[in-house]
Amino acid sequence: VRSTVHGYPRIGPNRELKRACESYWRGETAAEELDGIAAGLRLGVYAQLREAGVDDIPSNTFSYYDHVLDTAVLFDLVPSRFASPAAAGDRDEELRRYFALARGEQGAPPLEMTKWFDTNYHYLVPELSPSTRPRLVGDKPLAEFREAAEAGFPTRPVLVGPLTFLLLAKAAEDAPEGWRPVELLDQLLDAYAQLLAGLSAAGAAEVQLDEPILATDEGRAAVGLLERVCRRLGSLTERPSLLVSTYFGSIGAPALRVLKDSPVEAVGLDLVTDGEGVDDLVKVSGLGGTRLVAGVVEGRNVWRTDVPAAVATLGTLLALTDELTVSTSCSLLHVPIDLDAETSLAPELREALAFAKQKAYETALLGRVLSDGAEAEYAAGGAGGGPGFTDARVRARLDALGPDAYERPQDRGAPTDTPLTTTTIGSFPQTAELRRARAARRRGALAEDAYKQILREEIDRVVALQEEIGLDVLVHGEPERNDMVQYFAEQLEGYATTENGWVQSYGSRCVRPPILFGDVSRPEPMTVEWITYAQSRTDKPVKGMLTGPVTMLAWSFVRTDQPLGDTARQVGLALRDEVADLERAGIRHIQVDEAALRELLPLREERRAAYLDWAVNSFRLATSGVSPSTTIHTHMCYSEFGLIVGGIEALDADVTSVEAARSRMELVEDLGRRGYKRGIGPGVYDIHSPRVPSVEEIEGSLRLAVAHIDAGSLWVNPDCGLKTRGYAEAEQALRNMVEAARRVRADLPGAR
Ligand code: THG
Ligand code: ZN
Repeated sequence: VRSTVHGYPRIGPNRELKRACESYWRGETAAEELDGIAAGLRLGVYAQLREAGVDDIPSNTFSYYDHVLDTAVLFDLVPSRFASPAAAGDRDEELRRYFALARGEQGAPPLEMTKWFDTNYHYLVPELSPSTRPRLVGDKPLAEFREAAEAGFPTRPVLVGPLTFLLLAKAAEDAPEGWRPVELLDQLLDAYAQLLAGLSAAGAAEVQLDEPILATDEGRAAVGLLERVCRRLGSLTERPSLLVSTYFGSIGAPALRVLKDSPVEAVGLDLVTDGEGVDDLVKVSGLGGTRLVAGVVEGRNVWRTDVPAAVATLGTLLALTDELTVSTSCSLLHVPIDLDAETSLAPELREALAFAKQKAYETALLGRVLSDGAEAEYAAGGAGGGPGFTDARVRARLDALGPDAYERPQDRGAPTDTPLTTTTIGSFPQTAELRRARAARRRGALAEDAYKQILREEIDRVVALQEEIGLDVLVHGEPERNDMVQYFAEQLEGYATTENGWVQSYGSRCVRPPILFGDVSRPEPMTVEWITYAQSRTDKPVKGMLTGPVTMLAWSFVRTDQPLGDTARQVGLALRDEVADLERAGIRHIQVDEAALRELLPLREERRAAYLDWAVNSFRLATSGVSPSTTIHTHMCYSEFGLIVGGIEALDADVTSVEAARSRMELVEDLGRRGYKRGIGPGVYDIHSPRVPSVEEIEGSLRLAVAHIDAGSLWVNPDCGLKTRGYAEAEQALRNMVEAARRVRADLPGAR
């Protein structure tokens, strides 16, 4: 039984790719040098996989920015606001155009970016229209295949599948109403056919077509299209063997039947995510002569594989296919590279973990165990956190809670008497001085007292500035936080943070998700010192800022030995303690951000209600312990609320601030229609751009909002935290916002 992985991290063990790209963008690295660094990283991955004993090594899993963007460029599926493909050999121009698509350039905004399924990776959304002509104009998969072959690595090129590509693309603005990118399928298949012929001629024995869309409702409903893809590509006379790979969930028996009956030689299935993959295989009476690439090693979590359990599953699978390959459930893109780079994890925790490199070893080991019955050299893995990490006190406290712990009184009145109360989301610009101070403290070069003094001075400045601008509800600016999840993870029991566990989020940007491994509790107050200090500097109310349970889970690697809802409740209880301490310290406004509430929404509709149920419950557990006169705020970072607007209402926060600036206040209309009765702060300007909005522009948005929602329920705020902005622009934008609110207030009925 052979082994493979679906893909591998591309950023390099020390984020070499990030550094190289950012340096290239600054004009400090030449194209040739950048390409050289990238080639070194690719060869490093192949060597690492071989070293781990992986039999079949994938290629074209590298990308300078994003693999969906690579695919768009490969097939010339690029909007007309960008230049035509560069002349052959003009590498600088080629790279300039590529990065312009990702990052924008003068006069051409970038492609939209959105989440890759339910992961924390973000891809660029291709814009297609009926006039788009798919044609093969690039050679990236071919070049990387050849490069690997020359270095002694025969590889399996990985391509984004045509169905996934088209179903993830969007119709360009100039496309006629109702036109869908998938109408380009036949033309795109011609271009894929040409590519497959080229790869075959270059000696590629097999190509992997990634079709994760098949795990979503939309993809599951597209079996007819899937059949067309398999028939067209399968019937090519000049082609490599085809592996259609699916992941992020099971694909259902109908799609599996299509794949089994098609000319496709191999099918990759995710056999860990929802536990239905094996059942599907049984339903179609196995795959027969179609090779099964069995994703039994979880590719997007950091827990070690339970080897005996995986061996048992693989044993079952042997009866369901004539030929079996062991693999990961998805690309390893979503996990950190190497556990060996961590020096300070507790030994019991380290024992339970596997990052990408370790998962490659696991996969290879499983192949060997199946082939020659080799004794497992690898001790039985962890069960994903769990028994060794329980805390009886946490469990007893949760068990003792009655239903009233999740309820606030409904008749608690409006949080303020002022219509159009002005506030901000939480963070203020993170200055270079702050970042330096934090780094110096980490190195041990700055004493704790001196560090705290710098933070207090920053809070003084931020509070004074807000008073001077005339904001109503102030914030402390979060100078003490590196990241809104990491900051809390560092202080909670049951959580570990890594030193080098970077995972690509988008382009050159990475995150270091903490690991939630055990029962969660809060040994000490986490934010009270800073919030009360800020409150001591002003007579205006200062808002306390916490990260909510769902977001804490969404941006961490989470234990898998118990339902997510149980873990979320533990985080909710820990936050409840913090909320109580803030209230006791005299804080009247407390914000519990759920930036990622929408992000964890399951891919399949049938699972969404259950998700929203536990998500809402954990938030309510965190926030329902306060007196009716304390104002609970929450914030969400996106504008498409259709799917979760009911969930937002159910959170029962007094004030919800959301992104709305880029969607022309659509949400406000929606909430108005639904008779939403709590406070809402539709972001009145877009903080993601350095542009300072004019007073008139903000005034326009506010007047639109007032037309749909009672002014008493309307709050006035930017659409997200100001952390990524500079002070100059943030300050001017806030002045304009406060002035706009003043003007609209003055025109309200009953205003003097
Ligand atoms: N925090 C965490 N996870 C997240 C986000 C977050 N996941 C989703 C979303 N936000 C991703 N957005 C970003 C935005 C910026 C960066 C990464 C992800 C970023 N990273 C720095 C970099 O790569 O240079 C490193 C940051 C650091 O030093 O910690 O800029 O807000 N947890
Ligand atoms: Zn936000």
